[in-house]
Amino acid sequence: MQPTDRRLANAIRALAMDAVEAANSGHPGMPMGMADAATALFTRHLKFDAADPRWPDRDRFILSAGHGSMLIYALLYLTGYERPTLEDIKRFRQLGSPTAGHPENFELPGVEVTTGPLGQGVAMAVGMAIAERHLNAVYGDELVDHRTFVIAGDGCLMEGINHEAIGLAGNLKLGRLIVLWDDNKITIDGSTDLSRNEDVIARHQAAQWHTCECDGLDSADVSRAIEEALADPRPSLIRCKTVIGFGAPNKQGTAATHGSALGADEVAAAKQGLGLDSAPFTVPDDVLTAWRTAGKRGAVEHALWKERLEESGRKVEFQSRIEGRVSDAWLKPYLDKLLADLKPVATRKASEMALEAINAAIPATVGGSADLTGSNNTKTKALEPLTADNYGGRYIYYGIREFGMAAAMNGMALHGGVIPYGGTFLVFTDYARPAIRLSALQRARVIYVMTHDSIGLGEDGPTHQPIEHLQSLRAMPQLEVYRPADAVETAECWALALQSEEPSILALTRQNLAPLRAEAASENLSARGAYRLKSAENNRKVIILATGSEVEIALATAAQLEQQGIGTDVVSMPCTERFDAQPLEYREDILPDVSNREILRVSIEAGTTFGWERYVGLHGLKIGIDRFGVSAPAPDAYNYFGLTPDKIVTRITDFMRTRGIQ
Ligand SMILES: Cc1ncc(C[n+]2csc(CCOP(=O)(O)OP(=O)(O)O)c2C)c(N)n1
Ligand SMILES: [Mg+2]
Repeated sequence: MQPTDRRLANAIRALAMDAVEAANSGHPGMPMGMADAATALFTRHLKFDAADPRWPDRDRFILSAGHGSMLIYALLYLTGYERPTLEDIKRFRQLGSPTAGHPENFELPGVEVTTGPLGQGVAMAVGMAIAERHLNAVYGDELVDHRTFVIAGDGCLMEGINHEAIGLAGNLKLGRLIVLWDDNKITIDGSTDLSRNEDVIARHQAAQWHTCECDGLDSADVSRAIEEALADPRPSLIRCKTVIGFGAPNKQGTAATHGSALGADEVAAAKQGLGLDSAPFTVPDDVLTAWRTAGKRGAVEHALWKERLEESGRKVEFQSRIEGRVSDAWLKPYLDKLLADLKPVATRKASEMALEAINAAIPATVGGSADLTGSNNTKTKALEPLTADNYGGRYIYYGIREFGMAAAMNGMALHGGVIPYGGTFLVFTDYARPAIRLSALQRARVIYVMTHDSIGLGEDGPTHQPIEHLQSLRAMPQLEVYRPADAVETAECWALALQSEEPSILALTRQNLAPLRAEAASENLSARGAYRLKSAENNRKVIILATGSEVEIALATAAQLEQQGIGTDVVSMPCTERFDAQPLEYREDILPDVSNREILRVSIEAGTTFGWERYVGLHGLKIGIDRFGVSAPAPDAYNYFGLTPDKIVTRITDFMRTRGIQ
């Protein structure tokens, strides 16, 4: 006899209670409250095949309320994914176990995105839904025809990013996005009444979403609501009325179940009330069998899809697109053309020029900007807008939603088949930062086109002039920060970002920069992260390290020093992370390990000097800006902060004198 849905759901409840109990850490309340809704979704609606978590046309499931990680771990185990195993679940939250505190896409193939920072799951789901519609427009229903389901909590809907995400989804009419809201009226501090009185449903309706309600503890009613959502052409919010910690007789409905083990007595009482075996980590055979059958529901559809792929005549192309392989064959012809006609350009313009070649050569790119298209230079001529009427377009007008844009790009990148890039001003990486961090943690190939990268943006002044941004972004693991110095480096950095398995930030200027690299190089010099652009002509006494717009200043400074007989190397350092990854011999060649009395190292970057001692040493000279900027035309601002060759030469020679360097 087929076990009831409630019995299937209770298996989730039991595993959640047992795992949290064993770890004495974790969040049982959310999985227990949403177990029935998840059972409805996974046994009847979600298209997936547990045997192949990477089937490209699977529905995407995102647990935005990532603290309820035991919900997804239980679902993956019960439906028969290879991992997590029951042993993995017994080691919930322990070192080396894939059942991490919050779900991590890099640990388990069944986990589509990393969640835990509330609100970002929903926003990434918007990106997944965009990628699905876009690829559907490219490949048709035969190959791309899936949905994106989300489970979100009160917190996910309270976070500010929710507003950005649902606005984007509503405007793009992402009807295949369905969010199940765990409306349990509880957050950590207690009742949601403490902090919220808005009408969440009306807010979604105002953003042009379809909404409906159900009893989240009745799987049949949840299915009814999901059917209604599936039938509606708009994105859907399903309000699932639930009870947090459902089944725990003394604690359910209270914040006490949110984030700690229930305790042995409460677990025993809950199991008794739910009709469960009291032994930990046991799933009755009939229940496990029913779950495993649910895990194979999609197998036939999967097989039919594979047949369609074989017959499509596009198999190789489709697979390479999904796997995200890109060629940099565009680079050399582009550089040849560029070198034939060198002129001063801002690196934001140089980025646009490179993108003309990239977008023509790589159909997977999808560009966009947070309402700064004309400033970020992110839209190339042939790109059509991606809109509700034309999902085949490759340019997204994200609106003034930097965080929403960044999170959506994470979802697009992790969906696969799309390489998203998007722009705003570098200073507003702060608005996008939590999603940039998730790009890095998740190793999502997102390319951030961040223009107006210093005081060189001029008159907009200190609110718009980045100071601490470059260094703070460089401090983030698994993120490559590029600050190219001219059009050639800009193209090289674009090529590296496209080839990377990690997210990249391109920090680009507003102001024009002179061409510095006039000769074709035999390799991508930016790939080393830093390279000697000019060698000392006199006896080497100074090595100047500079990035981006300051490399030009460094060269002019070096020329003056050489006139005084002071041999000076200029090292262009477009990417510190890449330089750090070079072999020691290379790093020592660029920055020889000699006393600072023999060779002075100088850094020049129009931003904080914090951290540059890493390369110039404690006795080096760091030239930068350790305060907020000024509202003034760019040349005046540079002059004001002493960032001119004349002033820097004086600083360097004074410094050498006081340090006794001859
Ligand atoms: C951005 C962010 N802020 C704070 C937290 C810490 N946190 C985790 S869960 C939670 C409460 C969430 O409430 P709700 O979504 O209603 O979850 P429930 O208690 O119902 O499981 C908070 C504040 C977080 N994970 N992410
Ligand atoms: Mg809640």
